[in-house]
Amino acid sequence: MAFRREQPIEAASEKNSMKNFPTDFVWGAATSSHQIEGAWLEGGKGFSIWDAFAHTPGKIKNADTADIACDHYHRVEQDVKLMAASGLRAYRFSISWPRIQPSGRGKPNPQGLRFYSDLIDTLLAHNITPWVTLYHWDLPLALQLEYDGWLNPKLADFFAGYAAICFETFGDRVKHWLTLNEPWCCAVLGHSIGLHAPGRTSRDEPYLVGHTLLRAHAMAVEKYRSQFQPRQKGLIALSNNCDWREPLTDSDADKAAAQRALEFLLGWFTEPIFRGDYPAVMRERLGARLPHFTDAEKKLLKGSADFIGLNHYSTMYAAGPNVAEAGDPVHNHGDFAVDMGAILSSDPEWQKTDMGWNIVPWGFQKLLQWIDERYNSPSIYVTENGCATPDELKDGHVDDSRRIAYLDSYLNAAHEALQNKVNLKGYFAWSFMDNFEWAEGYSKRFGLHFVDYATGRRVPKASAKWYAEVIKRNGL
Ligand code: PNW
Repeated sequence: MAFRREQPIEAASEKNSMKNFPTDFVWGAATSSHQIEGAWLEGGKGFSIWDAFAHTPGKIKNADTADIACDHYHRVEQDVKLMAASGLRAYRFSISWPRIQPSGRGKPNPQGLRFYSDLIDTLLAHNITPWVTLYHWDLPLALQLEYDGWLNPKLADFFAGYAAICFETFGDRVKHWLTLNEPWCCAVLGHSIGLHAPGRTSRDEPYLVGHTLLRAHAMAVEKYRSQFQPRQKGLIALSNNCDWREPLTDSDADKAAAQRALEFLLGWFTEPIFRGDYPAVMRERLGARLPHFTDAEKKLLKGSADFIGLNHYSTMYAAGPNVAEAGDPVHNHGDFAVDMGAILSSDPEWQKTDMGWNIVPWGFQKLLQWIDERYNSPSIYVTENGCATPDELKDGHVDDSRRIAYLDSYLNAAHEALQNKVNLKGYFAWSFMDNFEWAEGYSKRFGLHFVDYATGRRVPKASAKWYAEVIKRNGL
């Protein structure tokens, strides 16, 4: 097959000079509750769907669970000290809904509130700005068992109730909120591919789940805007995952496929929020399988984000299904690929991370510029970017030069986008430390800090020191 050799976008600045970022640029790192906290049976916490999923045989590599994870719940003070030592200006973490409401609704659990309240105070005492995600996939199990989880429209009301508790309790100190992390992953990985909790493989469920998630987001934002934002004066948005999709060839079919693939990834959860409804191409292809928003819901959705939160990792080629390789038709790529009408592939020359994800920094720049153009230069915060590498602790050191190369190349791409007037305002490395990488368990390491799971010991990797320098110089 003839791959299209993509040229990097013309460099707007000199290669070897210092590359500065805007003076108020936010430099941070991110984690999520289920991936780091552990203490799954402590502090009055209820079960989450990820607790149940990880304890289901065959779902997680090496039968790993997040019962203990990084034991962050018990090591939180030490972890914040490490963040301060790494020069972080901001820290993005998520609140575990079942720690706050063990069954997903009703009275909050005081121990859960206390844990996050103390974390926030400790961060602020170290001059680290908290960025809080309300939902990073750990749904209270009770809501799955009793209501079928996000398939039930009622979940949006429960979520808004939970969100209000968080705004009320933490909003005096938290000024940056993200309602949902990567609703696309919940919908597609959780309900189409079945790789993530609740592990379902359905043709239609992803769109029902996505619909409830969007309504949940809008209702939580409405609560924040009407009851809290006027006096708390914070910002609220959500984090969407989007990798770049590059047309495999210059053909119109491939160009259209790449565009469609972006609509079925970012557009799905961004068009309703910026324009009030699903992307036209999703409606065209899915018809009645895609639920409708009422006029009131459209009104609630439109404008329900103060900025774009973007999680970006990689790039794939996209091709129209009519040019699929022989023996590899779109139907072999699953129902979702059929709906999307695009075949994704990789260039054999691209380097890969330990996840097998392509390292293509120019795809990052193209995506930032695509978002900038399409949504009228919104403020963009990259709420996750990073890579897994096969790190090893040797003589007390972790030489993760491949992570440094990845981060350096992606930050260079971000800098190019800034030169081209993209309104990029912040960047969070994924992740602050190695953690429970979902279906991959502990086999994949994304951290700036190495975690020795046998002892719980944390060791700053070479990349943590490198990143601290970047932050200190505010540039590359
Ligand atoms: C994100 N994909 O997950 C999550 O927000 C993190 O919790 C996770 O640890 C990190 O990225 C690394 O995986 C994703 O298939 C999982 O495109 C899968 C995809 C994207 C993001």
